[in-house]
Amino acid sequence: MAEVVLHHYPLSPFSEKIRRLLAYKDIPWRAVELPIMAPKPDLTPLTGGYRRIPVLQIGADIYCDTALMVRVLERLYPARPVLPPALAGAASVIEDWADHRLFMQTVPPTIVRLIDQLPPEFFADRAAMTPAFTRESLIASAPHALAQTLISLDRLDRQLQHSPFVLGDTFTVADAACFHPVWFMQHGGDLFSVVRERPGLSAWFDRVTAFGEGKVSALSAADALAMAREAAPADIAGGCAADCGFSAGTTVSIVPDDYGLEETVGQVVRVDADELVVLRTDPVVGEVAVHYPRAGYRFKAV
Ligand SMILES: N[C@@H](CCC(=O)N[C@@H](CS)C(=O)NCC(=O)O)C(=O)O
Repeated sequence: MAEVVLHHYPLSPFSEKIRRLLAYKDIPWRAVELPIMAPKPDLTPLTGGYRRIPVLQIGADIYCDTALMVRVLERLYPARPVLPPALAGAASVIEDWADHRLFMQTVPPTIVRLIDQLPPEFFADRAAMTPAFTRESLIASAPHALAQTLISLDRLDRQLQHSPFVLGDTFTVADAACFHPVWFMQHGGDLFSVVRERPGLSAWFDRVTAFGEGKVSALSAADALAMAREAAPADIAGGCAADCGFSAGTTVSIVPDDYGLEETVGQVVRVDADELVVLRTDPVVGEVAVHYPRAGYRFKAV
């Protein structure tokens, strides 16, 4: 199998979700570091438009959205499961809460404390992804967002005073997803004291941090593009489930349903209740398969 490549940047919370999981599962991976703002000329040949971070690459198969990446890595590396069958449903519900609600609560209070370290173009870039995300609106929303964050941290702490991980004795995707917004708060300087004041949460934070950085080595963006060019899509079998609304060969556009509305267009090659895969041909990398979760994305025949 081709190497696991993660296109990420150090400050990216959603990348940290996948970095924790790769470390826990002890999966060797290559890290391509990308800019924190658009344009991302070394990423769009792979995705066809999607600009969010991280993106997972395995040869010429490109996986968008961490929710899908988790499930792909679990299938390819079943040891040390993060979605054990008896907990998978609950873990997925908590993952969705953390990736959307908890994450959105922690962003304003953290960013306002980071504001002077961010490049001047940062807010224009993020406002292009989410119109409400301006410097002024972020500052105005920070006090309420922090109050909501504290309610969420109390809930996590109440659980984590009774179990080492969110769903019991072992690390699951619920931990990876709850971890990344809390980890992001570290970049808000003294803001992180709200984590340290909660003993269960604080001990859990250290427990997950102790997985270390895992078996990672750097890869250049040019080498990642060459890997895609030299490979053929390998994860495209399975066809189109009859009740999934799209047949093989249909050209579809794919856009997130929340923010970062860049579009990918390709020909459907596989679709089921959870995932849609398109093939697209790019002048830089040739034919690639781009994989999306169904949850959180709009698909439209064009
Ligand atoms: N639902 C997506 C969200 C990804 C996301 O919001 N990523 C942030 C960085 S952590 C992003 O792309 N921000 C804009 C950018 O980095 O260009 C996922 O789970 O992968």
